[in-house]
Amino acid sequence: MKPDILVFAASPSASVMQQLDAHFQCHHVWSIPAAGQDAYVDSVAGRVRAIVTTGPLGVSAALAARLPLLEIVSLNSVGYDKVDLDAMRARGIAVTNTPGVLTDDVADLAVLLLLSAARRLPAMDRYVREGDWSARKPLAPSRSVRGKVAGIFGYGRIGQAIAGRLAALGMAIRYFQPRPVPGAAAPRADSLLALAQDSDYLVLSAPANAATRHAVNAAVLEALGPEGTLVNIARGALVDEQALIAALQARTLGAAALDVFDNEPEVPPALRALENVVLTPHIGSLTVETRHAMGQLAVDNLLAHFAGQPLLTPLLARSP
Ligand code: 8YV
Repeated sequence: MKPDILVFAASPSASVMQQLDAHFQCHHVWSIPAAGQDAYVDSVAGRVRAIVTTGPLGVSAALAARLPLLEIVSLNSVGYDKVDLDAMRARGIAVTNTPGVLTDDVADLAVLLLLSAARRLPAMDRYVREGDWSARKPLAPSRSVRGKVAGIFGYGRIGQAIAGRLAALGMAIRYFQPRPVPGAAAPRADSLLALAQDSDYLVLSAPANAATRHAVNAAVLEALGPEGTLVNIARGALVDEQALIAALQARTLGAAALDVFDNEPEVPPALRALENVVLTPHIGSLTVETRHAMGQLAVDNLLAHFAGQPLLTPLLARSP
């Protein structure tokens, strides 16, 4: 008999969805309107042995408690910020994620956002579309990134991939994270505040957790300054969004380029109204190739678990 699984997030890869349906008795929670999802989960809860979801959706202790047979959570994401790992550990539930396969696309988006902010791409696009060019309206030059300093907060796989790309653009790289990275070519700042002080561009690629929540606060934004730009491809929770809006409105911060927000998919109207921001809808990993690779890894972790094989990318191993 196929194991029953709850699927909270669909993959855009048809092959991934077919494999899930071929190997498991899938309960596709994502396909049910939000108001009916709880009742749907309750109707199958007693049989569910696995969950497929993402870090941003997460798995609470309360959800796990409703699933007495739960053995494994397979995340279709590298982030696991909203998964209650303590609750999973206490029950011996395995948790896997998808590190590595999304690094390049997420790093590419960070560069795209940084360059879009520096070269004011959205404003330039509007200038052409709205007829300002043919009306010969004045057009101010933007700033070159060459020779500027990029400060990277969170120097793991993705942070280092961003650094490599930005160094190739002629930028000087600094980083900060609590633990120094052995052998890193870039100098490590003493603190996030010191990093912001030294940087023209502050790029966030740290995980969201209790220690990083709202780490980018009013003081950090002020240190980045009126010529500074914040780039966030990590998690909205890293930034005090109200302080960010205030700094952008007052022009004590130059610009922001954001792929992630505190309360997605809601983006505060005050942020959407600003000229000095570039906004994208959490699309760092949203390419055909990467979403397929992520989904495949999520499926392969489930298959390994149910075949009694070692998990490919465990965050938490199963314990009896
Ligand atoms: C996506 C992400 O938001 O991997 C992550 O941590 O934030 C992204 O890749 C999403 O989780 C994909 O389903």
